[in-house]
Amino acid sequence: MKTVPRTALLLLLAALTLMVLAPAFAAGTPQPVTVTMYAFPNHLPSGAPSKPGPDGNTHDMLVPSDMVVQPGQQVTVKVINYDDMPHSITAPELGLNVIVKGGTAAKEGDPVTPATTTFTFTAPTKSGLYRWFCALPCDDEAGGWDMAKSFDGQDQDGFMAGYIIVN
Ligand SMILES: [Cu+2]
Repeated sequence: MKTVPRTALLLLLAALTLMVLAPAFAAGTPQPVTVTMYAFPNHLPSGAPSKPGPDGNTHDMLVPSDMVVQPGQQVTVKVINYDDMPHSITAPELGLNVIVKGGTAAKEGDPVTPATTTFTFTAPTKSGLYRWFCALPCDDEAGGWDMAKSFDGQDQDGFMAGYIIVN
């Protein structure tokens, strides 16, 4: 009778164990992710209107205002700003206070060449909602409505505030 060497059996067992455990380890270290956001003034570059507020006016917006990331994930955020004004992504709980530089135009009313600001942070390991807002005065064409206190904090949600959702 031909016998399988003991070492071969042990190696097989080790390989099977690794196959079972590897996905679990992989799940513990999420792959880095890149999220793209856009800042628009109260109109799109095409001239089409921007997002309307409940007041019926269009407003500056930094969208999408929410993102879903994994606990401990390395997140690179690329913000393309079509507004000639700077904004910020400020999230005290995450230690974030990033200035999103404004686009440039030769003169008032000319098409704006967008500016791109890129930053990276590591999502907290604690699952939850972490709010961000823009700390710079903006939306002046609509009387600064974006900057007014929203139901859940500084600035209007979905315009110049939102959530980094860690789950
Ligand atoms: Cu702003």
